[in-house]
Amino acid sequence: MAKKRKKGSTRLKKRVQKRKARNAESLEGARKTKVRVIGIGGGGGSIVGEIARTVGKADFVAINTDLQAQKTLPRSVKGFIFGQELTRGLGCGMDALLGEAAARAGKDRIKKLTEGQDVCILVASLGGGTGSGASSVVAEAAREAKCLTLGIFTLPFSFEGQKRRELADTALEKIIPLLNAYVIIPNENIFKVIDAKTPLKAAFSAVNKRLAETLEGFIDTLSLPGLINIDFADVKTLLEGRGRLAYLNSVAMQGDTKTQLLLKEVLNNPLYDYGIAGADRMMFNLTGDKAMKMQEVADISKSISSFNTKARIIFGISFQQKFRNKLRIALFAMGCKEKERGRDEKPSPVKLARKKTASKKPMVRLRPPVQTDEPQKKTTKKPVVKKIPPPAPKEQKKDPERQRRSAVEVKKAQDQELKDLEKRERQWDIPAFLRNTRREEQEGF
Ligand SMILES: Nc1nc2c(ncn2[C@@H]2O[C@H](COP(=O)(O)OP(=O)(O)OP(=O)(O)O)[C@@H](O)[C@H]2O)c(=O)[nH]1
Ligand SMILES: [Mg+2]
Repeated sequence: MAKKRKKGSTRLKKRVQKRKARNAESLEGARKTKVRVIGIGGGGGSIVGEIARTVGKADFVAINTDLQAQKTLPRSVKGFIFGQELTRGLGCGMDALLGEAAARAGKDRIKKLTEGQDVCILVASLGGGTGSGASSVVAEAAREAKCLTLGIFTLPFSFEGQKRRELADTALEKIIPLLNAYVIIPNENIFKVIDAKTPLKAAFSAVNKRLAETLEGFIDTLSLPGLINIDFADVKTLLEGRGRLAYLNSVAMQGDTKTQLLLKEVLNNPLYDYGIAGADRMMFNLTGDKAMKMQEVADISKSISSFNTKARIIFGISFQQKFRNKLRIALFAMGCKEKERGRDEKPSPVKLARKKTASKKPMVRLRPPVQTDEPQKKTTKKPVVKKIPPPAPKEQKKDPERQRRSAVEVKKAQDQELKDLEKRERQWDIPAFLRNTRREEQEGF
């Protein structure tokens, strides 16, 4: 009998040990994400200060060329000065080139700030010298240190003038391709929620507070464990890619939560000029107390995924003491489409950046498959990659006009073009019959 009991308890012990080992293994695999929030320049530092006050969990650094500005940082934010040899610690005075040079001079030290982190969130208010100039160097450093990067950028108020706006747009063009994802917040949008007569300092502070609330849920999701946990692998899946427009927002409501109201708020952040439409990857995390209902989870999930049924959706649930009788949705969507701006406004920096990235592609095109009556043996070789100069801009412009010309004129123009082409062709090493076929295909003859 005693022998039997001993055997049973050993078996139980073994089972408990096995379970413990499995738990430890899964916890290790599902490790939380190491996040560092880096504010760049005066505005970036102030925003990070505000986030640190609200969030408190992540790791916060504010980097600047201005010694004076660093003195106002809260204790929870680590100050970091760079480029003193160029700026004497006095800031960059709206000189973005100086901001960039200062950051390049201190790049090795800046890189150390990003090393060992999983995600670096770069925050800058564009329109000055330091934030606009140094952000691209910080993004480069983080990339080299193999961190995932998310940029949060504010654009100047329109009353601050054209010069600041231009500085901001130029900076964005440069930074966007260096980041995994980015968020753009025009400061101006704060007037959707506050009075236009609000003093400037209070208006900045209102943007910063809103932004901190927006980020709170995201940082919590990344750095706190949950019942259904969002781990680093999820964050990686979400952020991977280059220069993708992101939407993040978190909203909490007290009491008997009206799920639809909460959803409406989380999907309509007044700070943004865009929503989650078009996003192809989404992550949301629900935080509440243990009374959270399955129906709530299902409704929220259905609503969010209805924006794009093909989107990849990651979700998590966590319980926190301070969310008693409260529910918060933290939403993060990637690959959003920026809305068209007003006609009299400047073209969107996002589109400018995309254009720039696109134009950087090497002008190498694969020769299209050729359909001719020639015997096949001529085309049995592997397709050869040839450098074909893009069509001259003049020729492109002619196209719509051509449609309006008479048939005779069109024929004449075609003959002339053919002659020109044959002339140019002598310089290229592509046989004429191939080029003609290609032209015909392109022009729909
Ligand atoms: N949202 C927000 N925007 C700010 C804040 N402070 C400044 N800005 C905006 O940021 C732009 C750039 O200002 P700063 O961040 O002070 O400039 P900087 O990057 O420090 O550059 P320099 O001072 O020229 O070296 C301004 O035009 C404002 O629009 C802030 O606390 N919050
Ligand atoms: Mg400054």
